Amino acid sequence: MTTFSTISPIFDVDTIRQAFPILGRMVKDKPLVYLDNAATSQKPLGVINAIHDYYTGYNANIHRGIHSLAEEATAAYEVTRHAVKQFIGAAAAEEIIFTRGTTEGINLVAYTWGRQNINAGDEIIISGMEHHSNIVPWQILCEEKNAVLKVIPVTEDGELSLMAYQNLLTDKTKLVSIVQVSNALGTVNPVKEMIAAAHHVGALVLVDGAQSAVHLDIDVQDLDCDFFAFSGHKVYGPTGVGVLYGKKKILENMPVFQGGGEMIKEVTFEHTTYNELPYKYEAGTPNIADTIALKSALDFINTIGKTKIRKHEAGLLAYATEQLETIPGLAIIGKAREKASLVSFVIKGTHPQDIGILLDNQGIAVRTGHHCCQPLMKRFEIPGTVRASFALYNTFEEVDKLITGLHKTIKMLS
Ligand code: 7TS
Repeated sequence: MTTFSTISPIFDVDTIRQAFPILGRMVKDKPLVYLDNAATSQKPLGVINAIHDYYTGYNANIHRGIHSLAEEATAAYEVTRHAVKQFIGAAAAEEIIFTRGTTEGINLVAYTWGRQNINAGDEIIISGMEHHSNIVPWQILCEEKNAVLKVIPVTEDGELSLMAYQNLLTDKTKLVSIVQVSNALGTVNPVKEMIAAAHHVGALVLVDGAQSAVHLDIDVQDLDCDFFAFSGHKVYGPTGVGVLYGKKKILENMPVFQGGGEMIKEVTFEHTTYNELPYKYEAGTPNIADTIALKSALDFINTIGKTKIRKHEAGLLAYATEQLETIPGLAIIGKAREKASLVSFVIKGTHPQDIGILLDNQGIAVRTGHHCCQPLMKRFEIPGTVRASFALYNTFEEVDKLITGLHKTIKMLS
């Protein structure tokens, strides 16, 4: 089988792989082939060391202490906020709120802005390819407020029907909440255009950037989105830390989310006044170590550069797609014109889970199932897919291993 790695090296993948110790391990006596990056990416040494350095060097609670350790920890935590601001092109650091991840970011907006602004008869638009994290919070809100949840249909190719979207937008639309890159199909949605259309009817827009932040250049000011949520663990950072961006004016006028330490200005038994942005939304001791380490993940991406990363990943996707299409009975789910680096497929006469188990026996990690997109699976009338998702450290040889592994698997299942 042809391998492209020696033909078009975009960057030195071997050197990059050395930064990820886990990639050297064996699974079932085979070298690990990790193709489940859309679920969570592996972590470079810089991230692992940052967590170690914090706990061994300056572990302290932040924003409260006047001792040296507390000052060092606070400074490092706030440095990450500035790094995130740069990473997504926000206008100000106060617009960056640390959360546990994308799910918490979306829920924060639903429980605060949503409860304040959504009333009976109002409409919220999502799309047919949303992750459950961008469906359920709005469903809960709509049930509570007697509001209406509308869904942009997905075409057979796995794109959003923009004509249908235009028709759904009315003066009743108060919010559009859409995914930028689908975790199940890989589709890159034209969110900038969709945001402009939503603003035209006076609606706000939340962009679910869980899958896009690691692959695409993000500029929230250029997109003009009102909210943008992503997770640290999908951008080579730690689990348990994420980001919610919101436009300052909107965040300032929103009610508070959780009550407790750090989010207050003054508390009496009669009345509490709240802290300024972004602390107003960061109640309690946050995930200090992992937030600090998130900066190392962003540095890692920036050092290589998203343009190079995207080129490499696009090469992997094109090669994988081409090779998968040669497998008899295999159908790719999601053939959008613009896709990020993942491919979902089904194979006639097999169940995705069986394929996943047999690939794992060969050291190959893929995701199988509905990918937390049950309505999307229903749309395609399938129980789930096998999903191979690529990161900057994946190689063309690993794609070859996937293809060989699939051939073996199909033989075993037939
Ligand atoms: N939105 C999208 C588009 C996602 O892909 C995910 C996680 C989430 C939201 C939720 O992110 P979290 O970090 O808060 O959990 N997606 C996946 C996946 O595809 N496989 O495992 C998790």
